[in-house]
Amino acid sequence: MHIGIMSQGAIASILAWRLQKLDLPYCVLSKRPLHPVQIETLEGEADMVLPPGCNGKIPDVLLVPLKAWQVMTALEPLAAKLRQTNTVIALMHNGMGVAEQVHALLPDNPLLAITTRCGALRIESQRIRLTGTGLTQAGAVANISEPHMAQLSELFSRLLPPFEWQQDINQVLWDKLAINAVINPLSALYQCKNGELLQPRFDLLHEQLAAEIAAVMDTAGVSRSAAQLLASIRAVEQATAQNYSSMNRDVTAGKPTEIDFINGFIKQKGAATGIATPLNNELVELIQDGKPPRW
Ligand code: KPL
Repeated sequence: MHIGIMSQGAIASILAWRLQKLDLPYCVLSKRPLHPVQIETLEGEADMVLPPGCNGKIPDVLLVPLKAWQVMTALEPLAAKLRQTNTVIALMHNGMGVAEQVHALLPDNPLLAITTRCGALRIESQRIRLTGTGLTQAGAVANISEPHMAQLSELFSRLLPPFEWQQDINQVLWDKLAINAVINPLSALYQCKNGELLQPRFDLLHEQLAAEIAAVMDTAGVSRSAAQLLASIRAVEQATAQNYSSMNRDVTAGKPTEIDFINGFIKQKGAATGIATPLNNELVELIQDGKPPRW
């Protein structure tokens, strides 16, 4: 099984490093010239990755660890070639809504969604720090056969352990979306670390957001109480207290954010099902317009 990785981003570089260590055949697809990357491990050791380019070769499994807003732009130029193959497309990003677009672009390719607690940070242009490891979950979006499932489970158990195959990845993605929809925009607007959101002054915002998200999730067939969502959000704030969220980093760096695929997705689902989501809508606007919060 030949594996391709799209880009040389932080998580993409961790994947390349792991594949190199496992001695599995892989290559990197990138519009930019490839460069060596130094990986700093959790133990503080340094290791080098020298990724091979794909040079036009289409891999059997294509890992897509890109930001939600980058995925379609990266896949569109490859679509004609990919349609002629049975390449498995593995999406790895925050937010929801992209998988449907990818499925429309590549209706016959096997498609899966992955979510991982493995974290990485670019500290210099060619230095990536592994900031944490944790559970990785994947599940079928479309066209995943039983043999695919067995092969992919084996691959991910080696690549990103601990790993679980999920029969219903949609539920896992909604649960992750709820966490991102609170932590990411609030930590970006208040320019704070995740743990600072545990302060009582943010309690009401948490409660209102959890109530809106639980109501929208219910219409998507994922039944969670606002209290259940709050408990999982609080647990992530505790566990990642010293970290800055990805949206905080994007806003600080003046880069585009994933807001349209996080709170924007909730806003869109709410509008389609008649559920009011005023606070989610306001967060989308504030992040898009770069405005300070009024609360
Ligand atoms: O996924 C994350 C992100 O920053 O995007 C969380 C879970 C909020 C951790 O920071």
